[in-house]
Amino acid sequence: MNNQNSLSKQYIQKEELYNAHNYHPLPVVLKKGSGVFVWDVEDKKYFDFLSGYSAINQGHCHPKIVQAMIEQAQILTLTSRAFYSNLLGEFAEYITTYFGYDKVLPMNTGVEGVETALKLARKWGYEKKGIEENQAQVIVCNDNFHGRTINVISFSSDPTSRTGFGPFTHGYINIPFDDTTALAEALKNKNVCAFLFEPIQGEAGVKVPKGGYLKACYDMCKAANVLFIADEIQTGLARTGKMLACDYEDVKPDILILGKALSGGTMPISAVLCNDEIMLTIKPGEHGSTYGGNPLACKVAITSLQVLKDENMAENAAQMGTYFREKLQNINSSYIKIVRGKGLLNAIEISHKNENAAWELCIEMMNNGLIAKPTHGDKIRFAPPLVITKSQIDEAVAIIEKSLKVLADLK
Ligand code: IF1
Repeated sequence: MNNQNSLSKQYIQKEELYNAHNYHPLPVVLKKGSGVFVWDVEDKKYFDFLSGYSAINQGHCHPKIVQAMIEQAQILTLTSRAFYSNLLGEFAEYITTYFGYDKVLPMNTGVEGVETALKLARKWGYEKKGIEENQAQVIVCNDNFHGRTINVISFSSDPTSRTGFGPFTHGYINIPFDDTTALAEALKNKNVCAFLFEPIQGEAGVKVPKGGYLKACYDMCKAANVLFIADEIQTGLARTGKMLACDYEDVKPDILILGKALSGGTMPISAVLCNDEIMLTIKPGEHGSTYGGNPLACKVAITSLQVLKDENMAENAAQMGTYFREKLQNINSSYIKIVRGKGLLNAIEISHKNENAAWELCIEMMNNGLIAKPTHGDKIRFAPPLVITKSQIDEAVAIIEKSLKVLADLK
């Protein structure tokens, strides 16, 4: 049974009619999720190999996270920061102890976390580094993805993210990712206050930098008195087989940005962590948000972080990721050009003369019970929830292998 079924079609048509066309979704209409599985409106079951873009690391509707949400939702959901709450201090102590920082600034979406980190870095640059007002520069990497606000797309190198949204903001220096020579050159600029990077570039197609890249960048930033800002919104929270992708090289970001799985896929929660010298440059009334640090988010985030550790999700992601990549590499297919990733953040590059091959493969995998989505044309990201088991990996790889056959008939 494919998804041209009339029931799915009705849902798709309604969404097309009344919702913005800012995405091109796979033609599957989901109504339920549990663990690594989702079900569509025809009750067909699928492996979810996108995990809400790595927001659902703990698995769909994790019972402990949902229970915490239900309980708190019946007590107090929002106070605004105009008043104190009984949970913000508890959350702030929990997360700063968890990651080893003095303070946290809670926000909602990931891009709000990135914007907050950039404001902190600039403020620190003016007040602590002595950069002339309005002259601060932030070094960023080509092929980055840090969100979709006008300021953040101002330093995107992706035309799809930028075209038609100008004029753009200033103060950014773009360099190639995974290029320490380019970073060394950019750091000569005394107005640079920070280097913002993704430890692995997710949207760019899971680009893993050369070993030692993060440590080399960290050392150069330290030497240049430049803040090292890690956007771990997608790579963090056990996704790559360590609690943070930066842990692979034992580098501790000056500013750490988290989001997505900080709520286990239940609601938007993001957080920016850093020490007092940076955090206290923002004074009362200079930054905030209506929902930032709300009691419901505090409770959900504590539980989401707790289950990552209690259920050893980083270790499982490391083991299952290695196993998954080995099995993918053992598929004898000329269509799989490259398999790459760390932990359970992986991607394949498809080699086929038809430019829609990755999409057609995703359609066929969907028909066979696994949903994933192409990124930038020829790459398919595979990022299941971190609770996946060995036998489920076996089943999923069998679906991928079976689906590859569709490319043989594709002209
Ligand atoms: C979309 C993917 C894109 C992120 C990193 C910040 C943000 C994201 C490293 C902003 C968000 C999402 C956004 C979503 C698709 C997805 C994504 F890489 F995860 F696949 F776009 F690149 N830093 N990534 O990955 O967080 O404001 O969305 O909470 O916009 O299409 P947000």
